[in-house]
Amino acid sequence: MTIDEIYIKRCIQLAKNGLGTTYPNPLVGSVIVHQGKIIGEGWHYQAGEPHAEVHAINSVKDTSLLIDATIYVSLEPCSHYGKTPPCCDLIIAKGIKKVVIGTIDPFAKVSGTGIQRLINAGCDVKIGILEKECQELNKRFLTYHNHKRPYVILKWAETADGFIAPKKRSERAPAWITNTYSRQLVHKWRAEEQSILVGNQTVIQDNPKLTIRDWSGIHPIRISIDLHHKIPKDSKILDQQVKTMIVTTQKNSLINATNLLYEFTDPTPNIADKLCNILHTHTIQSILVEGGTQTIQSFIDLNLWDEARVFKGTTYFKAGIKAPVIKGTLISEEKIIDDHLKKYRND
Ligand code: AOF
Ligand code: ZN
Repeated sequence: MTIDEIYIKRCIQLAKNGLGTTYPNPLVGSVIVHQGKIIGEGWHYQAGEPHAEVHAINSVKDTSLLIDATIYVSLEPCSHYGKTPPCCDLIIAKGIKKVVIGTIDPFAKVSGTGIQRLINAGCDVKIGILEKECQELNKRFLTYHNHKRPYVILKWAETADGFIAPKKRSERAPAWITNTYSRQLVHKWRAEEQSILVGNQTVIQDNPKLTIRDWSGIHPIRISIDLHHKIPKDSKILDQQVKTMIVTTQKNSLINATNLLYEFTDPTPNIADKLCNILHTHTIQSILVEGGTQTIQSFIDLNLWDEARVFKGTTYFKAGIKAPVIKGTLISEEKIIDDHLKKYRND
């Protein structure tokens, strides 16, 4: 690993502190180095708050060192006035002459212009250090800007014999497939994504709350597809406690309820692509699809998914609803006590 890569790696590490809180902004980390020593660090916490470079610069005690320092940043410094002023201008104003960048910002208002402005001001700019890792860090932000849809993560748990639910389901005594640790991990995942989706059958049969309970963080926006108002009005996802979006075809009486947003679409057999368009207009950059099989399969069938996280439990249902079928590249395998978690990437 080169020295530049080591510092960009540190930027990535810092940036990850913002996972789940920066939406719709990206995860960004920054490090300032003077004569081989880190003199400042920062990361972006939340949209509307200062950017990573601002925090890093503000953390430097002896600002006279800045003119001989190098600033490392995992994403191209911004050049526009958004909720905050341009980071490029601050870097230039502080007299920092060396800038090392992980990857280019895909956001149209910035993309390349930040780099150009730094070069025009006479900065020595290096681009593309640990580029793949920096892109992986912002896979949600990049998918949103480059493909005009949210990053789609499919998640399900299946029994040892390949079922995701038994024949007869009961809300009072849910048939658990996974163990406590796997379930807690799912709550951590919920805290990392901007939205969470289940089909109306899952709402009707399981009545899930879809909030974060075994972890801390911002609740993802709950989404369900309910084309013909089959979801009972007393369902937990309609409790108005958390922002919730229902995609439907007809107006109904709950239309003005707090935290409840209705989006309308034409009825088609598979609306996964329409849903992605709706989410794009709402600046929703990621979605965790938690079931059931039909809903997950609708994304697989349209090849509209990026990652799948599949738990294989140790129980047997012998009959019930079959798990989705997926073809993807296995990226990791993990044992969580007795459960087996496999992660796939679509490429
Ligand atoms: C950076 N450093 O830490 C972040 C950047 O509305 P604003 O002012 O917060 O600007 C948001 C945009 O700025 C966002 O879409 C992305 O292009 C860039 N984010 N840039 O130099 C940062 N978070
Ligand atoms: Zn900025």
